[in-house]
Amino acid sequence: MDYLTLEYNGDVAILGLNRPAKRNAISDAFVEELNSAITEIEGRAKAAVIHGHGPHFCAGLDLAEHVKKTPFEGVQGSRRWHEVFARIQRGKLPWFAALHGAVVGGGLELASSVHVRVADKTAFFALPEGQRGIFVGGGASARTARLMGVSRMTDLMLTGRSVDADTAERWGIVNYVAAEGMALDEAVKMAARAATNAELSNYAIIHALPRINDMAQDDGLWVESLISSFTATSPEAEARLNAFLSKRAGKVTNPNA
Ligand code: 1HE
Repeated sequence: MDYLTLEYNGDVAILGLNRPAKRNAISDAFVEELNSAITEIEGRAKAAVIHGHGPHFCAGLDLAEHVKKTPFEGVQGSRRWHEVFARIQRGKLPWFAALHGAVVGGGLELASSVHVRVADKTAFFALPEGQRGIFVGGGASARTARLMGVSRMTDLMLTGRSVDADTAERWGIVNYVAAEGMALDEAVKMAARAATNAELSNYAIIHALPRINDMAQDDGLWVESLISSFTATSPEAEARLNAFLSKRAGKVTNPNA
C-alpha cells in the first residue's frame, strides 16, 4: 500500500493515513486504496481505528490534483468520496478515529464518517473550503453539520477559523479529548471493547441510530421496536442475557466508584 498502513491488534484493525510529506492529503488513488483497505478490514476485524502518520491527521483533499480537474471530474470525485466514506459510516464494523494536528477539510469529513472520535490536545479543526474557492465535497454538509450543527459549520466556513480540541469536544465534533500523543492508544482501547459486543448489536447501533435520528419520531419508535425484538431473539443475545442472570457477565460500572 502506498498511502496507508494496516496492522491488527487482536480483532481491531489499525489503519494509518501514510502520506506525511503531503500532510496525508487525499488524492484519487488514496481514496481507492482506502476502499480496498475497508474490504480487507471487514473480512478480518470486528472494529477499526483510523489515524494519521506524521504531524497531522489529514490536510483534506489533494489540492494539487484537484486544481487540474474539470467541474465534471470534480463531481465524480466527490461522489466517490461519498461512496467510500459511506462504507465506513454504514459498513459492517464500528470505526474509531484518533485525531491529532490538522483535521481539516476532507480530513474532517473522513473523521466525521467514523462512529467515535478521540482527539489529542494538539488537534485543530477547520473547513477552509471557502478560502480555497470551493465547497465541501466529502460529506461535511451531511455528516459534519449533524455533529456540530449548521450554525457552527457556517461560522467555520465563512470565517475560515480553526477550533481546538476542547472546543471540538464542546461542539460535538469529537467524543473525547486525550493527552498529547495518547489519542491512538485511547481509540484502540475503545475499539477493543466495542469488538467484544455482539456483532449484531454493533451493526444495529451504527445503522439504526443515524437513520432513526433522521426519521419522524413515531416512525423511529416503530423501527426501534422491530430492531429491538430482532436482536433480542438472536442466540447470542440469549447466551449473553443468561450469562448476566447467572452472574457470569460483568455489571455496569459506576464511573465515580
Ligand atoms: C498539500 C495539502 C493539500 C499540505 N493538498 N498538498 N485543505 C487545506 O486547504 C489545508 C491545506 N494545508 C494546510 O493548511 C497546511 O499544509 C497544514 C496546516 C495542514 C499543515 O501545515 P504544515 O506547515 O505542517 O505543512 P505545509 O508546509 O503547509 O505542507 C507540507 C507539504 O504538504 C507541502 O508540499 P511541499 O511539496 O511544498 O512540501 C504542501 O503543499 C503539502 N500539502 N496540504 C495538497 N491539502 C472532497 S472535498 C474536500 C475539500 C477539502 O478538503 S478543501 C481543504 C483542503
